[in-house]
This record gives sequence, structure tokens and C-alpha cells, in this order.
Amino acid sequence: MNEILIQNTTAFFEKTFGSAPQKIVLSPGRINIIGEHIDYNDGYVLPAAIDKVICFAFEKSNTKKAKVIAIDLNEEFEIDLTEKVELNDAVWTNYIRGVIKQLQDNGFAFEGFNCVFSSNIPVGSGLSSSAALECGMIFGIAALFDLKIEKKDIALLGQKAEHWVGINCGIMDQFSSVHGLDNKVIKLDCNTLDFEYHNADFKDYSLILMDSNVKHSLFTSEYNTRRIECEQGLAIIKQHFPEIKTFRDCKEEQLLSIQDKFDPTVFKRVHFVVKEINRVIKACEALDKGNIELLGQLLFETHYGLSQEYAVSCEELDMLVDTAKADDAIIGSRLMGGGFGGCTINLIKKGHENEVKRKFSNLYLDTFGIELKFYDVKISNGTQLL
Ligand code: GAF
Repeated sequence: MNEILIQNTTAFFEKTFGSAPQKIVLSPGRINIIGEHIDYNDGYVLPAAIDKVICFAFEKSNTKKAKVIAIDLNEEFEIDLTEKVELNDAVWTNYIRGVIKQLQDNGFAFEGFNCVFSSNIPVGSGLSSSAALECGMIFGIAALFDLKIEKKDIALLGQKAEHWVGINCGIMDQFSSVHGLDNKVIKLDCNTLDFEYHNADFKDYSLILMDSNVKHSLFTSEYNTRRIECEQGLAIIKQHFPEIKTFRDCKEEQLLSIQDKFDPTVFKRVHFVVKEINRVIKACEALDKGNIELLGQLLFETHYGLSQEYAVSCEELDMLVDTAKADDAIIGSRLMGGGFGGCTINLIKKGHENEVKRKFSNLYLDTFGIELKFYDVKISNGTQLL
């Protein structure tokens, strides 16, 4: 699949600039097995890079300008690298502007370049196409101008670029896009950025994403609000238990003992966070032991927490998970990513994939008049130079 993407991107580059690219970079999207809305709450997450990627082709241009063409959108932009970088109405360009700004602000020197890119990561599906864009751009610029930037710092610069665009995201998406490994999930400690790889062996189950094909506009404002609610909640916990530094130090019993100190909405948010951090630890152990049924149960629990306590679901995602819960062939399902649309991640008994896909397609179309899409996930390597 990616061979065609690479060929097309390279051919487009050659046609446009009259020479072969000097660097080609592949930058993947990600899934997250469990640990949602936990990265910015300093807990653990369990993501992985996937085989859906953005392919970039680069060359130095011997100018002071960066020219970037998005092949799939048939759009391009150019900026003068000697001028102040500003936000623009064309949203996709802002991730790249943000990356250029972060590199410059952090003292990385580079000159003009030409870049074209094309992607097979669905946009707006919660697979982190923006993190792939940021990290791939940084990786490519670093390779082109021989900048020494560690993987971890590529992720942190990408995250800062995303903040500049307006989403106060955590580190999970950029980190997993850069650090992905074939057939491994990453257990990432979002407080220290320590991480370990675990085998992504789901035994008798297939990992399949269902793309709701909706993206509700609440996403950015609600995402940023959740972050603030959790900060408020943590401050209250710390007043009562000064030894607690982050949510991971907080036991559920401690939280329950001070429930009346919280605004009820804030309590629901932090209750979810404390339980979700524990679920990630249990889920990772279950995966290691091959207890995929337990992993599946934890996915359902996460979904109902995200829907009822964290309030980041929507009727389309709830319907997909409720239907999955009632289906014997599916042992786990939940919304994946920031929420308000995008994909559910599902563990489906091998051999039943096609019947599940048929059933869900028909039901979803009948209920919402929207086509449901499916992605069979292959866990793959992180951002790389070809
Ligand atoms: C989005 C964010 F970008 C991530 O940092 C993470 O918080 C995720 O939502 C929710 O887990 O993808």
C-alpha cells in the first residue's frame, strides 16, 4: 500500500521540481490501545504507530523560502524563513508553520527547501494525521540540514507546534508516531517520558477500527476544557493529600474520601482519570499474559468512562460501542483518541471480521445515513527516512 504512495509522491516531486528528492520520509498515524486523555494528566498510555503514513519528499532549494505542496489537497504554500511565522486560514499549513517556528525558536538553523507530501492517513478520524505531519516535517528538515534532534525532542517540538495551532494536546500522538516499532505497543509514562515496548499479540482477535466518519466541532474547545478541569481537580486533591504529585499517586479510595470537595463535573473527570491510569496498567499486564478477554473488558470500561464521566463521546460512537457490547464476536470496543467522532477500536474474534463489518455497515447507514469505514490495523515502525 505504501509503495504506491511513495512512488506517487516521488513522481510528483520530480515532475514539479525537475529532479529526484534528496530525502524521503514516512511518518505514521497512531492507534491507542488504552489510556485516553491520560497523556496530559501525566499517567500511562499504550499507543502504537500504524502502517498508514504521510510520505514526504524534500530537497534543499538554496533560497530562504520553504515551499510545501499538499498533493492530496492540490494546495501549496510558501513562506519566507527570514520573516515572523504567523497563523494562516489554511489550517493544514499551520502545523508546518508551527514546526518551522518551533525549530527556529529552539535555535535550529536551516535554509530554504522544497517539499511535497501525500498521505493515506484519514484526516479527522482520530489517527493523528496532524502529529504525523509535524513529526515528518521535523524529521525531514533535520535530515536535509543535518540537524541533530533526538526522537524524544522531535516529539516535543511537534507537540509545541500543535499547541501553537490551538490544541493543548499531550505528548502521546507525536511520541508514538516517532517511536513506533513493528508489532509493538509502547507503554509510555507521560510524566517522565520513559517507555517500554510490549508485544502486540492479540491472539485469536483482530484489531479493527471503525471510522464513524463524523467529527463534531466541539472537539478543540472541549479538549482544552477537559485539561483545565483536570488541573483544577488535581489542585484540590493536592490540598487534601500534599504527598500526591500527579494523578498516578492518587488511590481511588483517597479520591472518594474527598468527593464532596469537588464540583460534581470536575469530580467525574478526575474519577475517570484515576481509574483509567489503573486500567492501562492492568491492560498492559493482560496483553503480556495473553489475556485478551480481560483487555477487551477494560476497553469497554474505558469507553463508558469516556462517555459518561469524561463526556467526550457522541451518539455515533456510543451506538457503535453499545452494538459491539451486545455482539458475541466482539470482546472489546471503545472510542479512540480525543473523541467527538473519529474511530472506535475493536477486538473482533478472528474469522468473524466480515460478518461484523457487514452488520455494522448496514446498521450505521440505517441509523445515521452515514457510511461506516473500517481499517484493519497493522502496527508498524515510527517516522523513518527511506
Ligand atoms: C488527542 C491528543 F492530541 C492526544 O494528546 C491525547 O490527549 C488524545 O487526544 C486523547 O487521549 O489525540
